[in-house]
Amino acid sequence: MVARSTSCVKRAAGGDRAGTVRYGRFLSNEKVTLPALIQGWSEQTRSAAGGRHVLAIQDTSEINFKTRPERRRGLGEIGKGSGRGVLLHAMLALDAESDACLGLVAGEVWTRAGRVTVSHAKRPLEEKESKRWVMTAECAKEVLAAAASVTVIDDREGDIYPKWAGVAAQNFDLLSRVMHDRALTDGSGLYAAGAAFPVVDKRRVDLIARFDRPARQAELSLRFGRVTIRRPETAARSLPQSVDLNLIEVIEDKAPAGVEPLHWRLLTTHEVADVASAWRIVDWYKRRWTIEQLFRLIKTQGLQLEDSRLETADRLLKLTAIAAKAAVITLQLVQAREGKGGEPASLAFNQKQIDLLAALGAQYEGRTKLQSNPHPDRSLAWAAWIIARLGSWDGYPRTKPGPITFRRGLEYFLGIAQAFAALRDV
Ligand SMILES: [Mn+2]
Repeated sequence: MVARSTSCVKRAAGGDRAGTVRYGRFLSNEKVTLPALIQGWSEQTRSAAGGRHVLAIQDTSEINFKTRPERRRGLGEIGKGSGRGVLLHAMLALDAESDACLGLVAGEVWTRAGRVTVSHAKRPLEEKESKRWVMTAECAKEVLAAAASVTVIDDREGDIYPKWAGVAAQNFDLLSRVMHDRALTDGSGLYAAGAAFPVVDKRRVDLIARFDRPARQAELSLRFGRVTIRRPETAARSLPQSVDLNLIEVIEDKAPAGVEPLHWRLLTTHEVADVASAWRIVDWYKRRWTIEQLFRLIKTQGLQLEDSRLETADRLLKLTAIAAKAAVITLQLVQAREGKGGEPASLAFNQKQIDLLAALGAQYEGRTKLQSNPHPDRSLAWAAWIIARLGSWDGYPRTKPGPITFRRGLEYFLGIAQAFAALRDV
């Protein structure tokens, strides 16, 4: 049965015309709704978060789709009107200690012709798109309720007063880079306050390579202190008049020629008791990078989403939601491939999928010892090994499967899993 379904789905997923049509039909099916797909993002994350300190990293990415003036495909503008496409706001959960990727938490997918959906329809929607930073963090309280503690991490876009004033709770902290030179209650400004704090430590820090800059070591000066920010004129009167926060500032004193020196002002609701805890918080902020990797996987490296030929906005929104989930699993499999984390397969797959993995994995056992799955049964590394084989990796340890191989194996596997689910429903 496995073999028969396998070859059947393989043909369908092989890129031929029939496969494309079938995938399109799946996306246009009324039972496959965008809110349901987004709800499915956190299926494994809830239990995976149990007992951990979770870094809940959120960010927005614009996904460009090709359009022509006579064929907009129902898509609104993105960027500064430079193109048309879909906006994806996603929150990703990482284990603060081990760095393990625990899955997606919540988010939104929309196009600017009017917002199409939100992950939790309970709350009244405001016109402002910036509301998503607050709403997604609020969703995290429920999805990550089993975590020991949560730190929500945002880049500068997430520096909004309603978030500082209303979202933090017991064991639920906020960490964000500063966007505005805010007014403080003592009449001074945030930037001036930071500049007045004494430098208390210097440290050489590894900065990882980014698309726009190579990896380098930077010597950073550290200063921190307490600030009380005043409610801005533009904020709602119902919000508290001020909020106490901690400001941590790291500055690269001497950057290499032609490189913009690093300068981060970080605001947090975490207590910053000493130098060690300040550096720890800087380190948590550095992990924000993981969500950029996720967006990159969705857009270029893995899924080639931006080239999709699917015709309508409705389908493209659904496709984006599916691609986000698939990219997170890819990220988890890349992390797990060496077997160091010791995470279970249930971090990325549900029980039926794990049973199916075991059945599919059996075909690769017992040929040669070198090509047998070396990882503990039903661990995430074990699953990664099988998915990589399905993605046509040869199983020899001298080559490590990469994101493209995992993506290929995963698309194939999820296709089979879908076919199985359909067969059960008949
Ligand atoms: Mn951003």
